[in-house]
Amino acid sequence: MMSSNLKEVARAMVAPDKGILAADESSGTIKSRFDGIGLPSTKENRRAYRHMLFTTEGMEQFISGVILYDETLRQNALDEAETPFPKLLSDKGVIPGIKVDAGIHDLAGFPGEKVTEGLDGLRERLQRYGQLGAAFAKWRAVITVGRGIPTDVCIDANAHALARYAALCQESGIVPIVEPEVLMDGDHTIYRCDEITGVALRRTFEALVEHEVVLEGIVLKPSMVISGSECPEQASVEEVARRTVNNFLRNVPREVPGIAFLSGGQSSEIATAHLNAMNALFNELPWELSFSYGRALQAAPLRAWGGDPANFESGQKAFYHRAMCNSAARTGQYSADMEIAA
Ligand code: 5MM
Repeated sequence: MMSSNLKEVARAMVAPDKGILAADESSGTIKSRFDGIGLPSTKENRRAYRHMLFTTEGMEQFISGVILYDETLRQNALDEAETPFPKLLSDKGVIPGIKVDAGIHDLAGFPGEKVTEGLDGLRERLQRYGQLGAAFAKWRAVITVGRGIPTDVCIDANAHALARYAALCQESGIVPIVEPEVLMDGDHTIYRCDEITGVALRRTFEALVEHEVVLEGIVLKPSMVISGSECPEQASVEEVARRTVNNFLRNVPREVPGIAFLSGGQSSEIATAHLNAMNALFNELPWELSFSYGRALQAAPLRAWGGDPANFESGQKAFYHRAMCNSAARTGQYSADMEIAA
């Protein structure tokens, strides 16, 4: 039986006008982000960067929750009191969450395909994360599109892992973010992405139901239905919005409180425009349509900050601006003028 608290937290994560900041870069990923600004990926630099983001004044108007990495969940802010990051966020009304998967690995026997690992010992880790203040968790499954792939085996293996993870989270009183990402890498068309997204969503929800996961107590974090990044024919913003929402109307049960999209390598502005178009074109949807962006929220502030304490405020200003634009996109109120004015 699920505590009503899970439903409340899930609804709060997709509250109107708000979305989630994905700041759960693992060590390898944050290193490559810092490489881009020429900053060594030390523990203190990672702390300073997360401190800059999380202490942005007013970001709580637009950000409902933040996904943290294990190291960050245990780190303190750079204030005098050395406030633990989860407390700093909760004190602002922002829900702290934690990435619990152990990353993607080659799927044995299926070249080019991946499966996410991390189920061993997860029950114990979830209990500890709950004590440290995490109210929700995240697990990312990756589906690669290519010649002859994805296979049903890959889709099923990932759906099964997502369902086992989600059931363990709910058992521990933690809301699972269920993230089946169809990668946009490749030259596939939007039609192929549409087809694969449909299969991945159907298999994921079948597995969730088989594992008795209560759908009112999850948040879905999918990719959009979009042309492959190398596809010569790139679909328009409106086509992405229409195909994405229509696909989800066919495949996502109405019990799910909200869909918080990942940005998946889209530029910050395009990711915002896509979300905006979905919310502008469709009314009366069964679920909230929100964001849980990593790169699309962080690329601008990371560039503006550049690892230099002198740019602290510029970094915060850039983060505030992207969060505000995506908040506007939650109701279809975003416009390109908001970028020019920045
Ligand atoms: C913030 O990046 C997350 C962590 O990635 P790694 O485990 O590879 O270090 C990532 O899972 C992210 O939450 C999702 O991909 C969504 O982020 P984007 O940038 O696609 O919106």
